[in-house]
Amino acid sequence: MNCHICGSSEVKPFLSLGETALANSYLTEEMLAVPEKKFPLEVAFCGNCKLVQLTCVVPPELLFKHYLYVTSTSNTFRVHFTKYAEDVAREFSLGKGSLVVDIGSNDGLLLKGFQKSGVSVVGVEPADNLAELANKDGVETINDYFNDEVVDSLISSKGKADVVTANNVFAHTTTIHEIARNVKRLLKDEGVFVIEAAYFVNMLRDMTFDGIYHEHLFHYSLTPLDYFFRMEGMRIFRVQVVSSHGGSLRVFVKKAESNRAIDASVAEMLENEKKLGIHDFKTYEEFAGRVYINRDKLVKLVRSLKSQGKSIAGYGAPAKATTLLSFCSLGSDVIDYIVDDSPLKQNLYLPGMHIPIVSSEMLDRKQPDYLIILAWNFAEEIMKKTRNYAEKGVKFIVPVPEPVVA
Ligand code: JHZ
Repeated sequence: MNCHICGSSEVKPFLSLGETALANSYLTEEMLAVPEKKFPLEVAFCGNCKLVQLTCVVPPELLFKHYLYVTSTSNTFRVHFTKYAEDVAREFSLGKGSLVVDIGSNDGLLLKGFQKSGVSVVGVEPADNLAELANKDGVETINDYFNDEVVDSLISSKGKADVVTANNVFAHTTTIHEIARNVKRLLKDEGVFVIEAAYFVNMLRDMTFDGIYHEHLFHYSLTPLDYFFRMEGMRIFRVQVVSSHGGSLRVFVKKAESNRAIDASVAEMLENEKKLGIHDFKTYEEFAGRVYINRDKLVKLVRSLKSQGKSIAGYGAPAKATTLLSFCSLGSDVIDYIVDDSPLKQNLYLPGMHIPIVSSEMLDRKQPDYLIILAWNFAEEIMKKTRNYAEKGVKFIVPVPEPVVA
């Protein structure tokens, strides 16, 4: 295969998580009778631009047309995206007369934050259900992919944008070259493109390999992103690490011709990544070795509790639970049910392992001995809301960075 950023054929696989079901394709009871589609989940490294990427690309229509992940479900994200909008509006002096366009705008949470500053907003969201939700909620949303036609119509109806955002979507599509070209067209001369994407350096450090699933085609460090935007006539002028999804990059990008100064944070992070071995294949091979060790530890822990007669349930049915439990072959024989507070996921089954997803009322009806926190990025929020069960003796298992009973 050739690299999705630079086209090089120097792409070498380093980790295989087997064949897994699509992590956000939750199943109804009727669907359990039909064989589920599974796809290889293998990760490779490009020796030229240093991009970590999946070797199997699943057609986007299978992934994003109907999407059950609603950003506003978690309080942590409500706070995160509201603050994000406030910070960007303040920093780039946005207000009445400014335009912000969000790519993959989900239920419109980030854009609602910008609306508070008087900014005009438009979301672009391919999932029918989410676009409808956002429109009903007063956030104008185009139900489509961010493509040439959508950008032509945005420019003619709304004019050029001050800021374009793309959060947790830039790793999800092979059309990033087309997106970048269209962002460049849509932005004013001094406009800013802000993206958030999970930071691969944190995955390496914290062993959060369950973030690997078919939607996440790319696992970015700053090095390949810097290469990519240079190819597209743009420049990263500032970078931060923010806390979402176990650590994400927030990258600020300008047109190459723009007068904005380039912050020292960019060179510093690129240098740090070199020191951390982001350029070396060996780093990735070692990571893969540690992934297999952690899998064996989690399987041993859960299976030994089960053999002692303990009951185990999960909390949170994030997409990453499908990777973790499929890779560990932990199914409904060991995990009785998974609680998820999103009503859209309740009464469905986890892809791959077919564990039933239920509301938190189940914890009263069938209190488990152990709760494995599958949405570990919200461990604090989840432990807080289940404190009364902890007081009644329920113990928590946190799977990363190393499986432990907390
Ligand atoms: P959460 C999503 O992945 C999807 P996921 C997406 N593909 C992506 O790129 C990544 O984010 C980065 C539940 N929950 O956010 C809600 C409770 O039930 O970790 C969610 O189902 N109660 C866009 O799916 C899940 O946990 C709670 O109190 O891995 C969390 O999913 C809280 C806090 C969460 O994303």
